[in-house]
Amino acid sequence: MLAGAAVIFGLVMALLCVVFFARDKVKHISPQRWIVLGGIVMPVPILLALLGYAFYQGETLFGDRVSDAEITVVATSRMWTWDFAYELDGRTVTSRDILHLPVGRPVRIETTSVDVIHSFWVPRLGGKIDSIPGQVNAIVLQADVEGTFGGICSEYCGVGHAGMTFRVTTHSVAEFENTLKKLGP
Ligand SMILES: [Cu+2]
Repeated sequence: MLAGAAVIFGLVMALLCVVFFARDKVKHISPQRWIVLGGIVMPVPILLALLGYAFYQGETLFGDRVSDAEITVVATSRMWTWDFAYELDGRTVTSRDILHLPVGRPVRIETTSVDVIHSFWVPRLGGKIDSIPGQVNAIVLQADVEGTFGGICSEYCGVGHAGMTFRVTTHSVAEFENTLKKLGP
C-alpha cells in the first residue's frame, strides 16, 4: 500500500513540476484531458493492482491455503469463554481462556462454537476468524517471540461479550510440550 501510494504521489509531483516549470509544453492540453488522464487512467491500474494484492494477501491468512502448519489447536467458543484443545501423544488436553503456542511454528487454529457466533482474534498475531456453530473455520498463526498476547471475541455475542477475552502465552518448542503435559483433559 505504501509503495503504491508512493508511486502515485511521485507521479502527481512530477506532473506538478511539469505544470510549474514547463508550462508552455502542456498549455495545449485541455482540462478534460487532465481529469481523464490524471484522475482515471493514471491511478486506476495502480489501485487495481493493490486491490488484487490485498485479496491475495487476505486469502493466504486463512488455514486452507497454508499447508505447513504441523500443530492444530481446536478453539471452541461458548458464552463467554474459550476452550483450547491440543493433541498430545494421542490424547487431547485442554486449557480454558489461555492459548499456549510454540514460538516460530505455524499453528492452525480451527474454531467452532457451541452456542452463538463468536469471533477469534489475537490482534498482534493475525486477523479475525468467525467462530460459528456447526462449522469449522481455520486460521494459521505464528508467534515469533516469547511472551503474552491479548485475545478477544470480536463478534458481539451477548451481555458477557466485552469480558470474553483470553490470553495467548508463547513458549519455546520444548517448553510448549512441557506445558501441554501439565494440562488436563
Ligand atoms: Cu463476543
